Amino acid sequence: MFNDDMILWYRQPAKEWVEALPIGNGRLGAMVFGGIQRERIQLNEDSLWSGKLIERDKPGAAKYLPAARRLLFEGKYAEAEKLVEEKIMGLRIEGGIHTYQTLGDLELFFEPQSKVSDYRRELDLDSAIARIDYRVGDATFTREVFSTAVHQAIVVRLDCDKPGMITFDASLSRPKDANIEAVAPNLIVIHGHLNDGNGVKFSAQLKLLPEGGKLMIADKGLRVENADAVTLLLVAATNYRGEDPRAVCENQLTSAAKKNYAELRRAHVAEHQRLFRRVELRLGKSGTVNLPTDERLAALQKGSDDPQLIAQYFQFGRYLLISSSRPGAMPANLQGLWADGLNPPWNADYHININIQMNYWPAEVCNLAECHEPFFDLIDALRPRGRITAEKTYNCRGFTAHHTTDAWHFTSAIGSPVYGMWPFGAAWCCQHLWEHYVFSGDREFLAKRAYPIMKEAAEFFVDYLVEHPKSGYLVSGPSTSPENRFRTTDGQVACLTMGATMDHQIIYDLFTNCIETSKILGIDEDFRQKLEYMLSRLAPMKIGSDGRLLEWPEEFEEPEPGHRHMSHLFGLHPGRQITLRGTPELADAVRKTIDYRLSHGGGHTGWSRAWIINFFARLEDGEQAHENVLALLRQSTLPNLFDNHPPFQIDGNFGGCAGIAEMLLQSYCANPSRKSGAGEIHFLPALPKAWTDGHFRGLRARGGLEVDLTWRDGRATSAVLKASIMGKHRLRPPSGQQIAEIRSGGDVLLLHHGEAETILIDVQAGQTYELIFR
Ligand code: FUC
Repeated sequence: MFNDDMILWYRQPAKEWVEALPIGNGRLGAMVFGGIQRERIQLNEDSLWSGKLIERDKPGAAKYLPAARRLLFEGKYAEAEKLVEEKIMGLRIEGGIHTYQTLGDLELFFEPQSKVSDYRRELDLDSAIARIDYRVGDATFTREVFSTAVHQAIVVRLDCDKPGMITFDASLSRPKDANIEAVAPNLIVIHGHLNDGNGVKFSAQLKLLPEGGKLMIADKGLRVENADAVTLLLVAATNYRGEDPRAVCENQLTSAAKKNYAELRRAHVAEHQRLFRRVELRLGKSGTVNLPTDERLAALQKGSDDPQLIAQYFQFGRYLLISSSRPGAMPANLQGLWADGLNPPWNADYHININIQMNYWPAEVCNLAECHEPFFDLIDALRPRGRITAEKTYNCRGFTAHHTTDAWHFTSAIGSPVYGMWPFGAAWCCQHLWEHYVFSGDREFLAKRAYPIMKEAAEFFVDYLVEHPKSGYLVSGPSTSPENRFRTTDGQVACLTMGATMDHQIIYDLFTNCIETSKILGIDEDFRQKLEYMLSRLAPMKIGSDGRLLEWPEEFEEPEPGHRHMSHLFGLHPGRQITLRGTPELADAVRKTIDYRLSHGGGHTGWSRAWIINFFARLEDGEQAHENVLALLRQSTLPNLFDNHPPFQIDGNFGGCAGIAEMLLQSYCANPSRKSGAGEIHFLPALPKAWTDGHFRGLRARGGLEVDLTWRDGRATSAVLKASIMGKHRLRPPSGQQIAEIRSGGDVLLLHHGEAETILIDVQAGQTYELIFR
């Protein structure tokens, strides 16, 4: 059955925002509280941003770069940092000025009820509908709320199995900058201009469509008395996309109001399921499955295991991506789409030094490639400002961006060097363009959309890298290894170096992806040769005296050995420079690095924990990956399954979802430089003992494949590969197993592959391949 355990549910309304249930259509989101007497539906529109684009690059910064580099080469770290702080860092703006904000609240006030029973509040991930049911006497009330991508509206339906029972007041409110008016007995209109004019103009409209009963304007807004049922339609827009928000709202409302509730609901569910139902996951049965979600989570936190809740958490990640990042919408921000108040943490912006990338780790493997698109739009939109920053701050060509950006697409190095002096944000983002190609094999996307951006990001580093005066290697800098510090032997505590490990790993990734693109498309040979030459001169990674991978070019003492960022492990994940079989010494050093970080309190934020799951999955350590999945749920997960980074940050949800997929299926892209040209697909690379029996359907592997797989007693039994493009793949069975048979279209392609570790297979577009393991 598909919708096995797909429902988050509770026996009480949400008291706190982090207990409410999220719905969204990529653009319009809401948190549904489910109160009996007062329903609060907190609203968001993804472009509701205050602030604007302003000049933030420090004038004349580039001329101080050589001096900062010289100081770093001479080991004068603290002095270099001071110089960078004073002369290079651009303008940081206090939180709450350029920020994502709430659209406001839709509230429904019901008559006081004395005898309420059988209360239930739920979110069905499979239909993307939040629902509240309760009984008063012999009447059953139901409330459904969803945000439809088809009709671009939030729809609320109030119903009762007895006629004439629905009476309530409805209001719209916003803490600031809003004019609100009930303009007709069935219509509330709200409009405003954020931060007294420093931000977007916005509009929202609420229409009430009662069946039976009476409708009137009332003190709080509108009032409905004794209706049989009521449909509420809420639309909203801003001028961020260059449109008149009122006109957009009017059009949306008119078109949504032409449909009845059943039609709106049907279209919404079908559209959601088109994406959501592509993947199925079962990890085994749990004893706590009949408990409400908060009680199940509490049981898990007390030490029980709950593989079904883990599978649900995985699907919740997919649900959140569908709900917060649809084509044409803004990308998922630090809180996805959902943020309360006027001043969310870090402005709920787009941090590009791990957070937004982590948001999109599940996109391809979890079969939601189109949800990746808003991120590509953001990367593209960084180019105009990124060129200016490259030139003004570094005197370089190409484009660059630093640790964070926002709806206004600033790219400058801002604030303090420990987080801000890091021109690798855009380069890391570019990995996603490449991955989208690698998963799909879409050459047109690679040629027209991805490569021009990747190339421009690479051009920056062609100019930026400098020769180390002693070693002669090319090195990056001045830059921080996000957002960590070191202590030198002479007691300086600093953060900037020349040649931080992560910098070079990101450059390796970007250059390699550009080189491979040039080969695939047969273009840009000169540029490719230049990148190949520069890569051959890039300072290599180093292993320290205790066997750990060095984070900086020298072996410094670490004041915070359990730091949440593990930047220098980028090469293992999400990069592909370090692999268990390709670079065993480095993989071993990475392992020691993770163990050390964890033994010093690492992984204390949800996103950090989620990254560790992915690391252990790549290291093929299923037990440790599983321990960290449990830790993510036990230590960093809120009652509504949101990732806890007080109050909430969505990256941990997405990183956890991707990590679970990475434990079950891994793939490496075909490498045109390798003779066979084959990529590798590894089945169940990190299956923990706790997931004894299970099944997945619809995960994607690089090279245009969809994979289904079943396992029993910890051993794979069968798999199905569906190829969307032709290609060669190296298939790696789970450790200790072999592939006994491959069949396609009634033909046996292989019978028992002997002792070879992997087998090579040619696949044809549109063909299905059935594998039997032994
Ligand atoms: C980085 C992280 C923090 C937080 C913030 C949004 O600065 O170090 O933990 O996730 O981004």
